[in-house]
Amino acid sequence: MLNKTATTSLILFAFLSNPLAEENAAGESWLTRSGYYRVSYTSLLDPLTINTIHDWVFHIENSDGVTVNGAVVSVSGGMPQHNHGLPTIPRMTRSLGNGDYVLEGMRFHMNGYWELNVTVDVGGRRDTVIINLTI
Ligand SMILES: [Cu+2]
Repeated sequence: MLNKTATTSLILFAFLSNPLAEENAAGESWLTRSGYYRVSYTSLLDPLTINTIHDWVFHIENSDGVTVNGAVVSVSGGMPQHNHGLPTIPRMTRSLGNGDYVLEGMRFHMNGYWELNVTVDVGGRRDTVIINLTI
């Protein structure tokens, strides 16, 4: 049985061992600008590598942590430091239920710092958030 300090040290070690963990942390979520929705994602390409078309699954909850169905999720974005956008136009192709939405056509063509503008629209109640990641 590990004591709490040892457990914390192990977690910290695992975290520091993966330099991408901080920026692309699984389980991280983002509250949209007006506070309507909480957005998280899973890349079905893991680890993320450049120049590979793949899908992401976005998970949408409301501010109370209740999963949101019936949303339309869209993504644009780019590399602000390079002043260019995404090389593809990802599209939401289906809803999996339980607040999960598949976006196909994700592709990053350069390593570095990316920002994604994610818009969530539920019956006209629209809100947006910027998700940043480093590949
Ligand atoms: Cu670039």
